Amino acid sequence: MDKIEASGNPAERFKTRLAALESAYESLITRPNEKAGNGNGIFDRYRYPVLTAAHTPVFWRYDLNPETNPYLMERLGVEAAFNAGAIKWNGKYLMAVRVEGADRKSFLAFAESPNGIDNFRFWDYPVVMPETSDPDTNVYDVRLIAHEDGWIYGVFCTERKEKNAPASDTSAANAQAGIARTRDLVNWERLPDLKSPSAQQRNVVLHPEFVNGKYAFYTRPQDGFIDTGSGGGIGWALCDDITNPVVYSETIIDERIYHTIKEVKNGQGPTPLKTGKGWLHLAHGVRNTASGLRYVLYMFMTDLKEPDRVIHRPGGYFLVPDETELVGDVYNVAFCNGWILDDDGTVFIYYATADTRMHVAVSHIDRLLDYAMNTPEDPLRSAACVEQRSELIRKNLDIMKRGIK
Ligand code: M1P
Repeated sequence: MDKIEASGNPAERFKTRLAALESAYESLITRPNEKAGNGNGIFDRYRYPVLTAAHTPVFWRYDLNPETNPYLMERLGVEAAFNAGAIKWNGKYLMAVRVEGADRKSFLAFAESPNGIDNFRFWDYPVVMPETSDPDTNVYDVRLIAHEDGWIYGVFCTERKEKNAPASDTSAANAQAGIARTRDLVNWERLPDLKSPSAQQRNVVLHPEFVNGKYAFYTRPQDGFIDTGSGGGIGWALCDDITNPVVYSETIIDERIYHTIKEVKNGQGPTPLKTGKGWLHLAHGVRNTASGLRYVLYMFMTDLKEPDRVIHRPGGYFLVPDETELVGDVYNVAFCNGWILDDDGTVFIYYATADTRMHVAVSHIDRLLDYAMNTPEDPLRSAACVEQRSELIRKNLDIMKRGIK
């Protein structure tokens, strides 16, 4: 018998430890969140992550039976809670979270909050996602889309071992877009995976409205699992029948560009928001650095009637991980696949950092439109950037000389 087991009454010890775990859990879940700093005028960050692995219920991780788990140890650890889709549902703010177990497998689980910024609590059970005849090894990064056809769609990455890889290669994977739909967020109907001309797909998102009577997808064609190869860019593809989702061609509407924040690859974030000025998009861009890939968020807008035509490209990034967010399972990653536009125009941007945890940034649709429409484009050359900045400085010095009225 070890020292811990030998000390005190086992039943009492079990109860005391369980009470401590539950109390720490409740304090974490109910901790009020607060704005961090003065913001940048575009959005406000919040001090605490809205979800972490520690927010998953104690009863998801521990066996609470003293007979089978006398040490009250974690039996099924959780590594991370990140890359969440989002939707407002029955007055509550919901995230469909990518929960990653200690075994590396991800699954989807809903967490809900009364106000969108704190008190997120997981539903008792994760989502039971039906499989196709070719079972998924890993599912993640769901986008939730309330489509005008009346269904709520979940479009996610389904990953399987690459069937054509040599037996010695146990890492080669194949990513495709899985599609499921629901009317109550509990019961899901799995549809066939998207068929496209590309070898692989990730970051596929359904547009919320029909376009010319068809379903429309944002895609991200890629040759390999990590490298986009000859693919890449945010693609646009139309589909006649969502129950037989085949797209025959993909047009790149937002390409990757040398020496920008999306040089290596990019991908559509959540489904775009419809505004009077056009569709507002949030996406992630990736570039390479000496310390690995850097994932940041950026915005663009497309035309209201032609959602595949980009009309505004604010230069540079919209959001990057701050110094408290940089570190985690995959350093230097900001990723977003869920946001909520509230009735009063508030926008809750649920972003993940370092493939580890979820945060919220809060803004207003008017601010985001101002940002997207009036932020100058990336001029793509240092000299042009100096010109762009000098113009701002010149105007500002003039205003400062005259005094701000
Ligand atoms: O690790 C960073 C991200 O990498 C992938 O995104 P992309 O396909 O754009 O490279 C995804 O696996 C995503 O889940 C992850 O956050």
